[in-house]
Amino acid sequence: SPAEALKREAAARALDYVRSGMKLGLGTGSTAKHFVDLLAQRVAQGLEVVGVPTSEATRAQAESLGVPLATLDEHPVLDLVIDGADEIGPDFSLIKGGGGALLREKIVATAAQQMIVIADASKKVARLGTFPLPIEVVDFGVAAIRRSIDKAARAAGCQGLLTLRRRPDGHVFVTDQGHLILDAAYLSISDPATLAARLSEVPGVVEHGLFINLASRVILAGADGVTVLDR
Ligand code: DER
Repeated sequence: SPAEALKREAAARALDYVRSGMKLGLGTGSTAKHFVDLLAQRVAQGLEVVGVPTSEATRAQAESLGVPLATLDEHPVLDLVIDGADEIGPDFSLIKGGGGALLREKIVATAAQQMIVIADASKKVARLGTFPLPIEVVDFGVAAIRRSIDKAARAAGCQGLLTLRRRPDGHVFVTDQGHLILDAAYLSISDPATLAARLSEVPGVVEHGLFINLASRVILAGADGVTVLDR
């Protein structure tokens, strides 16, 4: 599809920043899937890299394609992580977590010297929040945690419906780390940093999908070609 072609174009451009010897974080989602596909082709041609996957899905894909894998325990500092995003704000703040991998993605992004985001151009927005913000929570006292999240969000000027994420078959979605996800339809996030800080203070919130000061390069593929933005 045209959308998949754009994602693949952005993924291909990201390979220009990959060098032999690098320790890479491998992102999660449909755009990152294209990157792992294309990376595997370069590995087959002799590129020497090792990948730390950000989800079981990416690990399985990379393993099946012969990309050498390692754990973050083996390589606590990575050179570069390439990952997708659900929304990319003006200051490169992101909403991530549409694919449910936000916790491992944020740990890996934090461990990397540089984070490159690959996306089709539609992900670039003037203000974050049209995409519901994923919030990863433990499965103890979720009704009470919901109330705490609402209070924290109000303190940051946000309010909106929280929806417990379910799989297509209707069962509650469980992340790779065994947690639940509440998707928050805040519609508009005027102050992502404040909202991020308030949410992180809520007992029971493990992580949220606001990635602030992590992405330093954004590769967008649109109808008019590929654009590389540096922060
Ligand atoms: O879940 C995630 O964080 C993914 O990276 C998501 O944000 C982007 O997924 P996509 O490339 O399938 O749009």
